[in-house]
Amino acid sequence: LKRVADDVRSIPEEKVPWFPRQIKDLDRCNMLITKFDPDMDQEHPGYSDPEYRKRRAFISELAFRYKQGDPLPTVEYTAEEVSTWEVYRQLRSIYPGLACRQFLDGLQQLEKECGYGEDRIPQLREVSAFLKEKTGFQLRPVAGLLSARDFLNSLAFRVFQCTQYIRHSSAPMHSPEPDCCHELLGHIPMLADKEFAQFSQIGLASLGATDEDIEKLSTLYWFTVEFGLCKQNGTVKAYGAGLLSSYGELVYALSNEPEYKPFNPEETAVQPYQDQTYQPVYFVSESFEDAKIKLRRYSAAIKRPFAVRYDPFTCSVEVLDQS
Ligand code: HBI
Ligand code: FE
Repeated sequence: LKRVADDVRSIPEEKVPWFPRQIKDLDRCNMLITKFDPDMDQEHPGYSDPEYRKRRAFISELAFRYKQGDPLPTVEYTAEEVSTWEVYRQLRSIYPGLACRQFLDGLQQLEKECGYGEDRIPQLREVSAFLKEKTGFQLRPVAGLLSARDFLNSLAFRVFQCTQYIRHSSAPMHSPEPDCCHELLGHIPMLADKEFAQFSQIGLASLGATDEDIEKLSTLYWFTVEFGLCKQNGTVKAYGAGLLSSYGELVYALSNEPEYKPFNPEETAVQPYQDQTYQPVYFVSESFEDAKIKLRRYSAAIKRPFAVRYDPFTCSVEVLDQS
């Protein structure tokens, strides 16, 4: 392996998509997918609620203005928003039997050290400080669903792009787009686990990857980080954030009704999926560690004309010539 100059053009011949080299480059990883947002999607429960859309525009603005290194914005949630957060209580009651051990550990710590509870919506600032100490992850605010490339690229830097608004009060049990219930309840407890944080390897594999590989990595992310199941002490538990933030789908996913397949990255990466309703199929890993090892092996096999290495001291990626 030999070092090459700090410029994508030095990667021979190949056209490599732009990718962030330093953590501050994440300011440019902000391409939103608007298909589910309340201004564009007529099916969105907030579409015909001008107050809700105004509120969303206000919170979006905080994310648009954010630059890497700024203190995370604080939102004063309204009484209505806090009452939507009550999904916490319902979900909390079924976690002990259905969620994996790492999730339960993380949530317990968040309750003890980070003010998690049903009475208030945690602030990104305190959650980010908590994660930083546990696994080196930090949050940055984002206004909605990000492109898969930008989202995955951010993970390479152990940055989780996190929405700060809450779903519409008329549909507390379901949101077509990510919201703070999904992030704070589904993702954050898992990101407090060191082994799980290493899933962010998937982020390093996404840097400069072809569109085709981004699609595969995104599908893998979908069936693991979002909807993954794993065996623990002889029973199947949920670790996917999409499950852990949806009462209905969490129960359904572990009901024996859907189809289950063993997790195998090559097969999982090309499984078609949909984002409108419950998944027809879930992938089950033998263990948490097994999923991590398989995913790492898969990522390492992705062909790129260069290799990347993350330097945690400078929060930047080194690009290494592969030849
Ligand atoms: N954007 N804000 C946000 N939150 C996510 O969880 C998210 C995303 N964009 C894409 C994505 N997740 C994944 O489903 C994969 O496509 C990477
Ligand atoms: Fe998610």
